[in-house]
Amino acid sequence: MLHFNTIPEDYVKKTAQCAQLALGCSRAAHQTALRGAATPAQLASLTPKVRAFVERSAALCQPDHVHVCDGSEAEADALLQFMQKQGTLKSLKQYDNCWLARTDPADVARVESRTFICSENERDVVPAARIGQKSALGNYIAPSDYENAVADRFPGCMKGRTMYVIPFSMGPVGSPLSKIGVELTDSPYVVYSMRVMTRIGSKVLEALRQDETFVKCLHAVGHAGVPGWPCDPQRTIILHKPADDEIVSFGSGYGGNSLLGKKCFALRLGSVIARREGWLAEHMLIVGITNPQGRKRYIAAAFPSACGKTNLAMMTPTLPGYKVECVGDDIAWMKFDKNGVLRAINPENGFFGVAPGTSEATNPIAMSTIFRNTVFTNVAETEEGGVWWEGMGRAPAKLTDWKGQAWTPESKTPAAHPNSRFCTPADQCPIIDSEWESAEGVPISAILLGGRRPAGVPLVVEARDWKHGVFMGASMRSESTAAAEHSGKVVMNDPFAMRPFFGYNFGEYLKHWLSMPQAGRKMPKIFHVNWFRKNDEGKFLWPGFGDNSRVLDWVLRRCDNEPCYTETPLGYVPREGDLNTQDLGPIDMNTLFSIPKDFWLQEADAIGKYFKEEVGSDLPKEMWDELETLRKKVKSS
Ligand code: OXD
Ligand code: MN
Repeated sequence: MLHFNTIPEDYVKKTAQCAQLALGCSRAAHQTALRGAATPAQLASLTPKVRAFVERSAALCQPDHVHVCDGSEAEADALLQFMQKQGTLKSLKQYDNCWLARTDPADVARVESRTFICSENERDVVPAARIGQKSALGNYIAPSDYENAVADRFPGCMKGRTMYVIPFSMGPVGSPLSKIGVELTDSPYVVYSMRVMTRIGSKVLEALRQDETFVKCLHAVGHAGVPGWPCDPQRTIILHKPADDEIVSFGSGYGGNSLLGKKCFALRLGSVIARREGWLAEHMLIVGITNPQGRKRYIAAAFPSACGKTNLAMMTPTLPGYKVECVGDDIAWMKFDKNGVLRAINPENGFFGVAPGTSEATNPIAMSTIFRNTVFTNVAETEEGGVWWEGMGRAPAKLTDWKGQAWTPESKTPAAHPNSRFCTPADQCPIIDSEWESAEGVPISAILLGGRRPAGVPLVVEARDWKHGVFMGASMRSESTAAAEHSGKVVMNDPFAMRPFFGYNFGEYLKHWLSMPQAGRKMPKIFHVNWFRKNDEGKFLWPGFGDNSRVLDWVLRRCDNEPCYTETPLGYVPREGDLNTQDLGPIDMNTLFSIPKDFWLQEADAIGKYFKEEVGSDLPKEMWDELETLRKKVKSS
C-alpha cells in the first residue's frame, strides 16, 4: 500500500463548502461541480475502501477539489467546456462532437524505459538471466525505490487542480470476467478518454457495493509541459505493484501512460491476476468470422503495437461470402469455461487506434467509425476544421500540423505525429459484433500470432500443437513502431506481442501458457502470420488488409481439420492451391512461403541467444526442446 497520511479532518470540511456535486445532477450543477468538491455525503457514497483510497490520495496530492465521476452526459459536457477553456481540446467543426488535442511534443508515446513493476523479489518480475541488470522483458523497481519515487513526485502535485475519481469497469459491468478499477487523476483529458475507453461512473460504484475489490490507479500529470497540456516528461514514471493491486503514474497525459485501465491494468496487472486465477490477459484483438456457409467462429490475434490489429479487427473481407465482425482491437481476457471452451472478452469500451495509415482503402470501417464522438490526439487539422494524417489520402494544400504549425505538402516533417490517435466508442463501429458485450465472452477457435517481418517469415504457419504454438509466441520478433519511444526500424523480440506489457517474469508467463491444456479443454489451434514480407525490391509480397481474409479462410478450414496443409520445418502451411487466391492477380507464392535455410538457422541462433541472455534458467525446458526441433528440422530440410 502507498504510505499516504490519512486525510486531515479539516480537508473534508473545507472541500464540503462546494456542495453541488451529486450523482446524476444537471449540466449547470456539473459545471460548478467540476470546480467544486465532493461533499461528505458523496464521499460517504463511496465504499469504505474506495473512500479510504480517495482520502489518502487527496491528502498526498492536495487537490483544491475532489470530483466523483458519475459518467453522465452532463458531466462529459462540463469536461469538454472546461478543456476548451483550458486550451486542451479544440472542437473539430467538420464533425459531430469531435475534438482535437495537441500534446506537449515531449509527451507523445508510451515510455517503456520509465515503466516499472514492483515486487519484493526482483525474480518475480525479471527472468533469472537479467537479475540485477537491465531486462528487455520489463523493468523492476524495489519497494523502497517505489515509495521514494512516489514521495518525490506526488506530495502537493494536484494543488490548484481537481482530483477526479473515476470508478471504471474493464469488461461489461457485472460480467464474471470483468474487473473494476478506480483511477484518480488531475487530467480532465484522461477522464474524458476513460469514459470512452472503459465503462465509468455510478453503475460501477453500484457494482463495487456488491464486491469491494478494485485496482487502485493514481495518476497525476505534473506541472511542466505546454499550456493546455500539463505534463512532466523529465520525471515521468509509471509504476505497478501487483501485490497491492496498485498502479501509480506521473508526468504523462498520453494514452497508455495515463489511461490506466488499458496497458497498466488490463495487461500488466491483468497478466498477474490472470495467472493467479488461471486465465490469460493478452495483447490481442478479437474478431468473429462468418464463412459463406453461415458458420461463425471467433479468433484472437496478437500483434505488436501499430502492426495492424485495428485493421484486422475491422477487416472488409475480399473473399466473397465472408463476414468479419469486431469484438475488440487491442486486448483479450480469455478463460476456459466449465465446458472446456476458451472464452474471450474485450475489457475495453473504445478504440485508441493509431491514425496514420488509416484510410478508406486500408480500413473503411474505421473511417466510418471515427468521425463522431471522438478525441483525436496529435493529428493535423484542416482549414475546414477536419483532420488529416499521413496515409489518409491526398494532403490538402494547407494544414496545421500536430504541433500547431502551418504545414504544406512541401514541408519536411510529418503533418500528424506517427503515433497520433483516435479515441472512439466501440459501439459506433458498424461491424461491432452482436456478442461484443456478452458477459460469458465469445468462444475462441484459433489464436494468431504475428509481427512485421520483412524477410524470411512465411505468410502463415500453423503450429503442430499447443507447445509448438507457445514456442512460436515466445520467439516472436517484429520491426519496431512509433507506439513507444524506440526509433528506427530494428527487428526486436516481442514475445506474444507482450514485451512491454508483462506484469511478471516472462519464464513464468510461458509456464502459465504451457499449463493451459488440461483434461476436457478444447485447445484452439495456434498460427503465426506475417502480412509484411517483402521482395528484393522492397515491395510487399502480399496485398494484406481485406485479402487477409484468404488466410483466415485457410485458418478456419484447418480448425475444421480439413487436410489442406503440408508439413515444413516451421509447422504446417497451405499446399499449392490450398490458399484461395482467386481474382488476386499475380502473387509470388514461392517467395511468400519460402523458408530460406540460412535465414532460419540464423533465426534459431538469435532465438537461442535471446532465450539465454534474457530468460536463462527461468525458460521452460519445453522451449529449448522446441528450439532444438526447429534447428534439426531446418538443417535437414
Ligand atoms: C496501444 C499500444 O496503444 O499497443 O495499443 O501501444
Ligand atoms: Mn496495443
